[in-house]
Amino acid sequence: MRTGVLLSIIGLCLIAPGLMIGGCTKKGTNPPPGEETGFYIMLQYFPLDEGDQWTWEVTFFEVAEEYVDGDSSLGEPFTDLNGNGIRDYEEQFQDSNFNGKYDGPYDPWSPGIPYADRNSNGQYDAPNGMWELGERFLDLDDNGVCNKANKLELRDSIPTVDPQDSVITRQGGFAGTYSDGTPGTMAGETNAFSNDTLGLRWHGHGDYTSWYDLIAPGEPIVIARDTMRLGDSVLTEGQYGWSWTSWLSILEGVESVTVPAGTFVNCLRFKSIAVDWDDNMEKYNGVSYQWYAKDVGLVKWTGPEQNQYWTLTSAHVAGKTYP
Ligand SMILES: [Ca+2]
Ligand SMILES: [Ca+2]
Ligand SMILES: [Ca+2]
Ligand SMILES: [Ca+2]
Repeated sequence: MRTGVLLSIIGLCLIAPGLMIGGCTKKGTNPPPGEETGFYIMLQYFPLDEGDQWTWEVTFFEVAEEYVDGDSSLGEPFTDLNGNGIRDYEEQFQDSNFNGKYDGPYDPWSPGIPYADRNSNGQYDAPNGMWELGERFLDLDDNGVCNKANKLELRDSIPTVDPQDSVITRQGGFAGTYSDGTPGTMAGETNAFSNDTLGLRWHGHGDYTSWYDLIAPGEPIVIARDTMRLGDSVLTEGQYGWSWTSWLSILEGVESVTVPAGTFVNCLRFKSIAVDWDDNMEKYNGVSYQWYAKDVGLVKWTGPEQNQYWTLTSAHVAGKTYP
């Protein structure tokens, strides 16, 4: 009996280390995260490398097209003795409006003073805070008039990447054509992202418009963890501006998407639920969907409002051009 018990104990001692080693080995044989295991590596779906650029057609923003208001005074002619472009006190001028003093380009215009007749109607038109036919403007929605444009060409790019900094700036601009036919852009929102072991995170959300953001910028929104499986979700909650806000992100599906830039297979479809954001973030409130293509990034976005979308029209990512 005693011998039997002793043998059993010895047996257990011999087996136990074996079990432990077995356990460790089992863990170690797990393949690294990748699609074959159902894990998607977010770094592949949201590239942020220097020189990357994307152009989307968007109906998500409303932008007042810029214009040059009214004719501009050129100021009274003067002899620019020192060639600095400014009329200095001792320099002779022509008193075109006979008021006994020099009127420069920034003084109120009065009859007699030369001006640039921007709308070519032969008379001076004072700036009046509104656009009129003939005033040069940047047509962002290509409809021939100066208005608040909603259907826009948004161009984002990664201009420079500081290797010390994991947060990368994505600069935005809206492209259009000036009424005289020359191409132009208006600044769009500039965002900042990081995509590392802490996940895909959205830092500076749009432009910092409220004073609150300047003193206490909100925590980044975690759009996804560094690896995601179908059905995984991530919740970001916190104070932003005046509100208690939340952003829930769910990886809902994997599907093909066809947009003007091409057909992209196996895109990750995320559902986002944004609650109580204000200021420049207000437009995200509600339910929206985003599709991310491997090695390309965001190819499509719909919502939160009906008819709101982003579709990728062209891109240049990791040296590859789409379409
Ligand atoms: Ca005007
Ligand atoms: Ca004068
Ligand atoms: Ca005029
Ligand atoms: Ca327009």
